[in-house]
Amino acid sequence: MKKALITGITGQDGSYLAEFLLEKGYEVHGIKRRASLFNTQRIDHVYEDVHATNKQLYLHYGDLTDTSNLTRIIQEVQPDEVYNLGAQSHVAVSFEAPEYTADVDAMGTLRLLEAIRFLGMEEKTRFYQASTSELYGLVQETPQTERTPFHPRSPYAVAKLYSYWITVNYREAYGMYACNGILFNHESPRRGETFVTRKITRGLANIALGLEQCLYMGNIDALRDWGHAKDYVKMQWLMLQQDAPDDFVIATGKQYSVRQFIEWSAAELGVAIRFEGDGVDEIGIVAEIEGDKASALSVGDVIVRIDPRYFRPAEVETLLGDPTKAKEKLGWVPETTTQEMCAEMVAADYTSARRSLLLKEHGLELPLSLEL
Ligand code: NDP
Ligand code: GDR
Repeated sequence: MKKALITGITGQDGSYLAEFLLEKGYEVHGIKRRASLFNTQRIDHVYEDVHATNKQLYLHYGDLTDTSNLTRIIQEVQPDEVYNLGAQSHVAVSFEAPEYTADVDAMGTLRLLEAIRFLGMEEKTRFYQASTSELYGLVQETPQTERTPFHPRSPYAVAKLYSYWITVNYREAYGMYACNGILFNHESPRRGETFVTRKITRGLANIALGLEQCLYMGNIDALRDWGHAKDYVKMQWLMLQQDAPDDFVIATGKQYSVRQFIEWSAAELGVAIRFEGDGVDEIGIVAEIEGDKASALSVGDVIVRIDPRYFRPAEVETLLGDPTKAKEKLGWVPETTTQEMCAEMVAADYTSARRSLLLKEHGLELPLSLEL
């Protein structure tokens, strides 16, 4: 039985990857952070009682800032594959916490690679680094390939640039099987609530049922290449199953605006919206209600407003990936279109909004977190 160690197992990708590897028969180990509240919601459905025998999934307390902890876990687990998905992954937050972001997203990667080397496991353990399309930042060519030059535009992206190169360096210097997956944005119903797609699907579902009044957005003209996280974790695994290590762009090859994602989401909810004005004054107005879903709205309600607090000090305006190398060498094509993924996310958030509404109607209202 192969053993895998996943940092960031409690996150969006970590949860899908854990499911995927468990189905493949792996013994899966994950690093979770100590938190004052439960933080394993995304993996609870695959987790077994700690007292069970023949377990396949094990969780270890740890942190990417803690060298001795990481070294001890790797020594104990003796993983065949390490997937480094753990990160302070929010670009806007990285401007507010740049040093912490560098410690986790850059130094964390070095700590893992050094632990593998220090323990003499360079030949045994394969390493996957969660690199990102944010490396391209101020893009030098479109679409972006494995050869497009990088120009990171945030403390997050600069930290990830270090991780990209230290992964390449350990491959070249020590012959380690170490790969970078340069993944473009990927989303799902498990996406964190503060990333733009989930903020939209969750916000509009709540608005449609009267649980919120208005969605406040930043730059809705940003263009992204959005895929489905469930499709993308397969690629992370495939990259570690090749004869030789390499770096791959993973993307759909299609690009849409945040504005388009809002329009799709509203349409899924039976709300046709019209955008009015430009930039900061831009607003979305409910022009028409279809079906019975958007029960709490009236024609003419303003449901989207632009709030400059969500603008970033330096923005990545456009990203579009060229996944040709992954298609040719890994035999991969994305299975879910962006619009299908949007519909899945809206459906999940609508179900959860209905649950909240039901509780509210029975006097069991839970506070909605609006700090997005
Ligand atoms: P999430 O934000 O959903 O998950 C991040 C994970 O990292 C969580 O499990 C989090 O733990 C953990 N983590 C955060 N800080 C630390 C720390 N100091 N020590 C240990 N673990 C920590 O991200 P995604 O699942 O979306 O992304 C996975 C990886 O892929 C990240 O590295 C991200 O930067 C990268 N990436 C993501 C893309 C995307 O579109 N999703 C695209 C390209 C790259 P906790 O649950 O406790 O917060
Ligand atoms: P990104 O994702 O920065 O691309 O990083 P995010 O969903 O946060 O933003 C995408 C684009 O939408 C614009 N935007 C807003 N973003 C947020 N979060 N909230 C808003 O209100 C809002 N309004 C407009 C942003 O300005 C941006 O242009 C994600 C993360 O998962 C990274 O970890 C990963 O590396 C990259 O994707 C690829």
